[in-house]
Amino acid sequence: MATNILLLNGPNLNLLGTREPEIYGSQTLADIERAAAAQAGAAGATLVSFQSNHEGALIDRIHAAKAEAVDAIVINPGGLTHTSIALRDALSAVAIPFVEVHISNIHQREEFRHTSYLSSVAIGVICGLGVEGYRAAIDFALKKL
Ligand code: CA2
Repeated sequence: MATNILLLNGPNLNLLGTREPEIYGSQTLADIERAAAAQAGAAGATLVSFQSNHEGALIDRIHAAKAEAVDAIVINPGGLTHTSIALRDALSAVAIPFVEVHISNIHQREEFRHTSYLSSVAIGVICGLGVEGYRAAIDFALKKL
């Protein structure tokens, strides 16, 4: 149902495909963004991608999404997942439904990764499916949001 999707990636996800492939796989962020746009396009929807290493830039992008009539957000907040009340507040403020994605299974990792400030205001959370999680989240947004 979503015709206008925003794919957001947070800090360090621009490094995908360049290191730690045992945790994050070998696809680059550009690969993921290209596949996401194609997936949305095949369903007659549009998908715009944005990555930043800066919390404020992500928050500004979320605010802009409201004016752009974005129907759904798919976000991997990176390490901000575990620290950012401000990112949670931005997502709550715009009231755009969002799916939280983590490439790794954060619950199998260090204890500090087990808590997310976003999950309780997300429509749903996908973690541990590798980069396939983005595809699943976009599929859900296209069909249900
Ligand atoms: O599993 C995920 O997707 C995470 O959101 C990734 C974050 C991490 O802080 C979260 O706990 C879980 C880290 C992103 C760092 O991405 C890199 C990618 C390639 C190489 C190095 C870092």
